[in-house]
Amino acid sequence: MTVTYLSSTPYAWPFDGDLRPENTALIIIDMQTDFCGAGGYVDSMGYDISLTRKPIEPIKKLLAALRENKFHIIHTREGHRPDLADLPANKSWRSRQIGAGIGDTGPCGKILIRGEPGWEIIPELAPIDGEPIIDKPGKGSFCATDLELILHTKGIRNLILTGITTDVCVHTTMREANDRGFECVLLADCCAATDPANHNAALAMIHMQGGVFGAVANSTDLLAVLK
Ligand code: C5J
Repeated sequence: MTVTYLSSTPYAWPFDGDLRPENTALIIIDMQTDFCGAGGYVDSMGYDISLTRKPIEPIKKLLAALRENKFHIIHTREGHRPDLADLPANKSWRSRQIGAGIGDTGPCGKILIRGEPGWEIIPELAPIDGEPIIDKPGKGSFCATDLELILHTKGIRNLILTGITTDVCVHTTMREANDRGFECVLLADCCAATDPANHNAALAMIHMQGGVFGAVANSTDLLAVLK
């Protein structure tokens, strides 16, 4: 086995140096208009979308390189059924409290509803044929989805986590994946939160206990090992 490590913290990732396109997937989480586009869910809540748009360019560059090197690519989308049958009452209530009710009509169609313009992945990072898209009703990508089955079926063990938001859907997915035995690295420059302090706190949490959920790196660290 050729051993390859990223220059990551708090340990060189992956733990055993077994980093290959066949056993590794780039997961791009929720790069949807609702989370980083004008008139989407995050914008309607009054947060600054220039923050959640920051990772678009680094992800785009990384995506091109990983496609070229034949890594697995998986996209996720957060969203609910148009009949709202999968929308918990408390999630619905909370979204209305902040003025962006899930299922209500906004500038990008019904907020966080499957099939609506706001729910689509942004064109810059659009999936291509052969790249699975995981539709999830919650924050974690494993809850109520077939992601775990897909990863096992394809022989994927290493997960490179990117997308938005760092502290919510990316972190929840990292925690879920780690508990299932997947080896995770989060790329800090390819993630963002609606509050930079929460982004930094989410990164700090990963560094506890020798890398309690995995490791943290930047996309440049990964691009460097592809050369
Ligand atoms: C949130 C997400 N923040 N994609 N979703 O509600 O992080």
